Amino acid sequence: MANAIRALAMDAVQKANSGHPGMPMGAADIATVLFTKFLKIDPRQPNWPDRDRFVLSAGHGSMLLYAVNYLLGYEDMTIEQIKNFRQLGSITAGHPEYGHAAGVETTTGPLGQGISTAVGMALAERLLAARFGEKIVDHFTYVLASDGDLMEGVSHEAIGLAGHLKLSRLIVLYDDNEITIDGALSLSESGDALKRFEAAGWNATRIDGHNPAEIAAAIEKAQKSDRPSLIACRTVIGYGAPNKRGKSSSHGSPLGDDEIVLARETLHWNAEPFVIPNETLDAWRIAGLRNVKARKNWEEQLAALPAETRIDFERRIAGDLPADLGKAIAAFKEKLVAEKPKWATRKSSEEALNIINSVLPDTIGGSADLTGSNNTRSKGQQAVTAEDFSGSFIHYGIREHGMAAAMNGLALHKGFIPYSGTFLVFTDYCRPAIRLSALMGQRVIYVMTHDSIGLGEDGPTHQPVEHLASLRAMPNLLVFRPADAVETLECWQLALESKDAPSILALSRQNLPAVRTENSEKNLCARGAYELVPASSKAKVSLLATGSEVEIAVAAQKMLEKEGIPARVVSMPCLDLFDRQSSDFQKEILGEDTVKIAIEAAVRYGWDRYIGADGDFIGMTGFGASAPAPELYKHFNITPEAAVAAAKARLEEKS
Ligand SMILES: Cc1ncc(C[n+]2csc(CCOP(=O)(O)OP(=O)(O)O)c2C)c(N)n1
Repeated sequence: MANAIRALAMDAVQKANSGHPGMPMGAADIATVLFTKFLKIDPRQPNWPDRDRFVLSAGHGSMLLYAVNYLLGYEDMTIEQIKNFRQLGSITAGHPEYGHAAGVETTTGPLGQGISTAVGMALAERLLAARFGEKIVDHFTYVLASDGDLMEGVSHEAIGLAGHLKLSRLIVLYDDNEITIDGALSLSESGDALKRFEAAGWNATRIDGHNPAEIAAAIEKAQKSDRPSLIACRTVIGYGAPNKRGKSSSHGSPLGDDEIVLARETLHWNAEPFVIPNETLDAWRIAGLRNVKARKNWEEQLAALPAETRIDFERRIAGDLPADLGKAIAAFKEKLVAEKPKWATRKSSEEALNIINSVLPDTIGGSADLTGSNNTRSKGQQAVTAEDFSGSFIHYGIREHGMAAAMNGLALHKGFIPYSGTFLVFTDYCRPAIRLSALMGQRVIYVMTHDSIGLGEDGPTHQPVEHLASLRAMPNLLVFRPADAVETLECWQLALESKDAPSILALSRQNLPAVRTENSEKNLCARGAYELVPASSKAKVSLLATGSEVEIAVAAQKMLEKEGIPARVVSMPCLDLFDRQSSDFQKEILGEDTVKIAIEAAVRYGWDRYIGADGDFIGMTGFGASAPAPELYKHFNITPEAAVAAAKARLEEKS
């Protein structure tokens, strides 16, 4: 049965003339034992909520997963798909991509991400079990990881978190083949992986990864453990290829026709390429049917739940929001408009969360050790511990990257809307995982506070300047930068409603005045930008601003009007959403025939498309500095006076 995986992998890679045969051939025995004896999945119901999750962290070995899914009988994974490995339009992408093929639980390829995402899945399992009981939620998360996965720094964060939370249903099978691309692992590694995991609170053991009995015994033991488990499976990369086995040459290129002929002889595999002998295919297909009964039993358990609980479970798995959320948000908006609080937007976010978390049980909050700064913990929110998963706040520790990856896992598992915080400048530390949130279209909400030089004294190491631009450049990521409490609430609502895209909420450390002083039932942030302050007559100047600089735009508008220059203010909380609007809408909002002055305490990159040829930009041109925020705004010339001067100079040039 394992040779069926090997044959499909070497033949598909050969046909595609690209790919990675070594890993699937080496790990075929591990996968065969896992998928035919342990993994609780039903290929005919690939989204069964209580299925075990399998994460191929070594995503370059994608053919292993495609081969297994074909062999098990996933309907979409036909032999034609296997033959079209790595071709445009096929579901068999170079690296496994979430949403392409059933049974692919997460996108992998960037090493370290899979194992770290799996930590979030295993966490989700415990959290959901604490809410709905183990009759409904009771599954394992298995990972197949490579040397590269364990060498990547993010794995350190992930295993630390998993060990701390005692995620005992997380089982990592480590393809311990001692080979990477450059050659022997010993070229660059002399650490002891097992000791590292043990030190993080895991069980760790080493077995022969080609011995089915040892593999099965190790998994059985791991299933009973009270901690997460690492099973280092000593394997030979490219197992079966007589000249390339054990060598990095089998890692990432086709074996070649001659070597494949020899591998067929070595493995006693006589079938033609892409043909699996009936006997072997039948054995796999029967294994694929193993859990039909368990799945049906589970459906009965679900049906037996009180109707309200069942409906809530189904809603959460579907990712829908409860009906009363919109009402709660609308009522709070009215209150904010009336009270006009002068809060930092991070505080506004906390207040929004107090409302949201009281009506939305799906949220799982957190912070990378900046809870009091990020304001991500709402009233009464209990911390999750290894002993008690009923809480909804995670102390991720100083593990931004691991946190972001875990949030992907929480979202992918389904049942939760993860949000968590750090400083905006440290989105750099999360970026590979943010990119995967965006690529996979996952509703992960990044609460990123201290969003500019406005954070003040901590200085340029902590002051983001290029981050907004670089995050806005990422496809399918919504970057929100609200200006006051009402906008913050509206942006939170949009982030929650954005089922297929992650969001960044860039929030201020410093207090900001209320700029939205009239109630609007409509979410004015929904189209990305809107006219906040109209001109007294036909506008000559449009002041475009985001977040904390909207206040500056409002002051500049008043000054211009006083001087007889009709000016308007446009608040632009989400450029990504604004860019999706019709060009007529964009022109109208930006103000045709006006001089456009954009104000943002960040770099100009990306703003010229709104400013046009005769406008100007007030913002940063380099790194910030350490000083109180008001002084920094003056020092870097991000002031109403500077905006007025720029507007007047540009108007003069025009006339
Ligand atoms: C973050 C990241 N860096 C680099 C790569 C490119 N890459 C793919 S596999 C690999 C290492 C291969 O070694 P190992 O993880 O042991 O896999 P094996 O050779 O056993 O297949 C590298 C560097 C990657 N996929 N992700």
